[in-house]
Amino acid sequence: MVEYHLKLTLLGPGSVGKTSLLNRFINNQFSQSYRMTMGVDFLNKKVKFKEDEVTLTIWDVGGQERFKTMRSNYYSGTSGALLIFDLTRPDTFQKVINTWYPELLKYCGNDVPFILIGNKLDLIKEIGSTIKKNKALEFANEKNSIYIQTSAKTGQSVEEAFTELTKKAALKNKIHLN
Ligand code: G3D
Ligand code: MG
Repeated sequence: MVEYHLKLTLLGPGSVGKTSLLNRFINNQFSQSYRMTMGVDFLNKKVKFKEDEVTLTIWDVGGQERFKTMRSNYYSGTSGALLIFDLTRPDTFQKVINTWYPELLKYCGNDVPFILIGNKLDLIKEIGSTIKKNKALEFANEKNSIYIQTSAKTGQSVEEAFTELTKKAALKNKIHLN
């Protein structure tokens, strides 16, 4: 068994569900009152593959989404990122495309692995938002990435999102997970 270490970061506008996704992934719970109080914080989780083990350090930007001065520290050493928007707020998709994605490339390089996340899937009642889904899929595919819809509330596809990102980040670091 080989042990690896990777840093992942959660990116996106305020209230899209970054902290909730992290809480779901790490503690398998969804709690309205769960909040990280520090400006920038991180949590660790070990993920086992068949033979190997990866320790993930996952950074959550907390309430500091607006403060650009904190960001270079936040991005430093990132092996992969979840770019998260809120499916119920189209403006958050635009912000991810226009602001967060370019910033990720600026700090982490043009070939940094990422996965595009549309969160709060549980709030989407109809399948009416297919246009946005197409746009999101198109953007992700164009950038050689994938698009996953999640719900931190129900847990739907949350583990998949982190696992897929871990695989992409490992590959980029020339780590061959077994
Ligand atoms: P952030 O860390 O990106 O700022 P939070 O976002 O994790 O703090 O979540 C912002 C709000 O959205 C919270 O509600 C949280 O409970 C809610 N939320 C996060 N993910 C989901 C989800 O998948 N489904 C639903 N229905 N709600 C979600 P409050 O009311 O506490 O502001
Ligand atoms: Mg938060």
